[in-house]
Amino acid sequence: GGCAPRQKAAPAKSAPSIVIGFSQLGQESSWRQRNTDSVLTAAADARYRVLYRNGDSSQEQQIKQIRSFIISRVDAIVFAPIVETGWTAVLKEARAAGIPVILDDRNIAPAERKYITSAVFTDAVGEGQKAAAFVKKKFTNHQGPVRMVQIYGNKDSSVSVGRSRGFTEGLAGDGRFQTVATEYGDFMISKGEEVIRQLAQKVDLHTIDVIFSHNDDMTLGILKYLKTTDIKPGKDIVIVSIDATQEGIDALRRGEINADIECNPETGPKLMNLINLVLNQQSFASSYYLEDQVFSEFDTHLATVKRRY
Ligand code: GYE
Repeated sequence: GGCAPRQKAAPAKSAPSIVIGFSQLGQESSWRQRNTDSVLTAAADARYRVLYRNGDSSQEQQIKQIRSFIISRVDAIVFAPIVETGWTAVLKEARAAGIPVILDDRNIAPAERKYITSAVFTDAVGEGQKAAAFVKKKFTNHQGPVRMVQIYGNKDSSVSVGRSRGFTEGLAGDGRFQTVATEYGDFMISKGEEVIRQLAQKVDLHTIDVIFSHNDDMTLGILKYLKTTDIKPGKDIVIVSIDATQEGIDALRRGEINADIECNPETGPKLMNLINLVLNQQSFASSYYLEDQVFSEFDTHLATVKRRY
């Protein structure tokens, strides 16, 4: 009514009438499932309504979903971009409609970033650096060469680019470390198994010292294949993985992998805080990062580690 007191920067709407469009990139891994749950749970806690769509690992699907959010006039769009480039057209449409767009987990290319309001990122470069630090520690006093295979996740994803960059940077200047092959396993168990089986046709895995696999699902596939050979994972080949899922930690405890770098999937609460700031015209940073821990064979308390995914 006319007598309502004046408010500064009053939200246009109250939380229950705010609608968020969320395009998740796929369901390739248990990490991804946990990330989806984190976002949906945090949105429910904030009493935001969510239009949730899953891109099933297709950029085309994700673009369609974002377009449908624009048509539905959502208050904010959150999406986890499967790849770094190719989003400009749909992001321009969101901007023209005045809808803020926030990234979940993965980044997009600098040239396309200007259409993005803010982001909650996982720390891909940091995870790669932590993987490198473990490998360096593991091979202290080892003469070298140390022959390494790297299994990436999705091609052209910021996460694989970042993890391999962090890993390479972390080992730079130490000539013992040589990457002899790289493959893409799309962050999936089945693909991890497939690419390592194919690689074994080209490279004698007995000559490999380290496999750095960009997530635990692919690592599980790699272990499955190695168990069909005479190679003992964790003993004959040092296995370094990322995510720290419960199954990853269990494999670490069995000695089949040597280190598991956490990738923190809990982006939801930070995303909802951010959306609140954005919709209330308060100040916010251009990006936020989550923190990760390292689990490795050097830890003494692995038995007590309980994971949520
Ligand atoms: O490590 C993997 C998932 O983008 C950080 O994607 C994420 C990665 C995560 O499929 O398991």
